[in-house]
Amino acid sequence: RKVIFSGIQPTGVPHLGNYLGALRQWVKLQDEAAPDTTLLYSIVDLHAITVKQDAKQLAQWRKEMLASLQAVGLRSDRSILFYQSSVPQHAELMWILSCNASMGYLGRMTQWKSKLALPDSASPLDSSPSNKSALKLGLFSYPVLQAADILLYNTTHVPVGEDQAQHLEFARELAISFNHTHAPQAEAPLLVPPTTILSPAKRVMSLSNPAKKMSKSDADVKSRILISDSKEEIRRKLRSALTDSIEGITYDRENRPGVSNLVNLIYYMDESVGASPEMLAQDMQGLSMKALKEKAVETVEDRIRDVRERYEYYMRLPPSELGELAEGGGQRAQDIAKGTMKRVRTAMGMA
Ligand code: AQP
Repeated sequence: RKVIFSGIQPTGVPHLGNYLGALRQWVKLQDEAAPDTTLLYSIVDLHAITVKQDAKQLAQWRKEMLASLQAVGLRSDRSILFYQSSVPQHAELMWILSCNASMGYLGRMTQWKSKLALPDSASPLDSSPSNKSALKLGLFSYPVLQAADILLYNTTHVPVGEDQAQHLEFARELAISFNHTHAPQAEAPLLVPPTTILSPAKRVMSLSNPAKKMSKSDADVKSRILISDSKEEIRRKLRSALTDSIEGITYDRENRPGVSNLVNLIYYMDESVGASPEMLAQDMQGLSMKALKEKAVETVEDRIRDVRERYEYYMRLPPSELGELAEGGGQRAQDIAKGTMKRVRTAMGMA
């Protein structure tokens, strides 16, 4: 039986990177799932606090994310939608897994380095003062919590964007080594090693700096298009997107990252436009940069309009109605999580 789990941090309204890299795939999996497939999609607020958050802002973002998940087409009668912090077993399993997770492996992960703007070669034990005080334990062990999220539900498949592939490999290996240590004779694995499903639009890049991925926490709001943006906002952001002064349109991610990102956006927002981003670029080779951007505006607006309208609808609902929905999801998630924790505790001699 398939169990699909994925999460998103409540750190702002989702952008087109989140949408193409994750959310759209989540909806597709939901709509095509066999009746006995379980789907869980979590608003991972415990992950969000691995960097400093303002309490009022976080409360608002949690609500906006719940509205966003429904706006993109997730249905609470089919998928379990819930706040991670409403299921205490995430933190419990994380602690147990922490006792098996290697510092050396975690030290090689790139996410804590990119959040602190450190080079890829940085080590958690570097003695530079800024590094030592900025690196919090929670941020460093983020992948262990993510592994707990996944393993708690006997997840078989995890749909994510490419930036998360490294964490998924970590979760897989942690499950295998945990099983080896604590249940070597078991017929069925104690913790199920998950399979990663990478979305076809693996990495959507920032509009203002196409060397970086599009991100909710980028200080430059023009670097990302939100699923709630009006057509005017979409146009303003795309017009100011960084491209180059080479004539004509070609697809060359290395030498023309800005242009290729726009071609990708058009292609992945509406795959009916061509067979591949390369082919689409060929069809558009005679366009000016201005015309390419305008085509991107129209395509994005076309695909995002309904999502934006639904988002506005859910944000207008009384907070209690949205809240009830997440509570129901939290209960259903806990029922599954309790079963896993019972097995884990028994295997470890703590039942
Ligand atoms: N630029 C991206 N392209 C493709 N996929 C992306 N994802 C994020 N950015 C891109 C995918 O979105 C899902 C949820 O991500 P997240 O909120 O848990 O954290 P993140 O990956 O760190 O995303 P952000 O937008 O950059 O958030 P902040 O700024 O808060 O860290 C994941 O499946 C991710 O792959």
